[in-house]
Amino acid sequence: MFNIILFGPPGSGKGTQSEKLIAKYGLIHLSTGDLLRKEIAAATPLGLEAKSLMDKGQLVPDAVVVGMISSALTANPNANGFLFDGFPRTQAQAEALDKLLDLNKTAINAVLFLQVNEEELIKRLIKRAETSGRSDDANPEIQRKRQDVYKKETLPVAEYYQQFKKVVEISGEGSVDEIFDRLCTQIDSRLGK
Ligand code: B4P
Repeated sequence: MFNIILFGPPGSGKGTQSEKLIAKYGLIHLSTGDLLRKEIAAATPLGLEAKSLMDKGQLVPDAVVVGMISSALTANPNANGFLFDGFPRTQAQAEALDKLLDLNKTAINAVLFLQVNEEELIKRLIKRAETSGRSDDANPEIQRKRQDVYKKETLPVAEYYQQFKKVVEISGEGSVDEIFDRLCTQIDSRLGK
């Protein structure tokens, strides 16, 4: 099994690159953002709770997202591997993920960290707001809040994986295809290609 975390701030292109990576490498895509938006669309109690937090730019509780990931891992026992997109977003989530993978006798192979400057991130999210219909995109104040939450709560996840030498920093600036090529170079070298 080959498991990757695609890591980076909101708007760094995790969702965009994930689509291309799963198509090329046959991995199962686990995006907690997408899973939460499905719950919101289905108006489940979990979705309603998540929406009120996401609309404020805050994170959903760890237990909720860890539960969703745990179910997805159990539902895919024969996967080639998983691409985690937007998860883990806190150190507690990272520790929980390591335990879940360990129970399944597997581990994270690499954390691919997309680096994009903040001005470019805000520009991308303002543009995404024109078409995404996402209420958490619509307001520039919420976008800034999401960048702040990222720095305080999510950046420590990179430090957590750095201690295991799993983090690879990759420029997330340039065209989608250029960034995709950089990601593939790193993955291929780990797959021995
Ligand atoms: P997510 O759905 O994970 O989304 P994101 O971080 O906003 O965006 P991403 O990095 O995927 O960017 P994208 O490819 O779209 O999170 C949403 C919310 O859900 C969070 O704020 C939180 O509340 C909640 N949540 C999710 N997971 C959670 C967890 N584990 N724990 C707690 N809460 C959680 O790219 C952005 C835009 O840039 C797009 O419009 C794209 O077209 C454009 N773009 C991409 N690459 C580009 C490039 N190279 N050049 C120019 N534009 C580009």
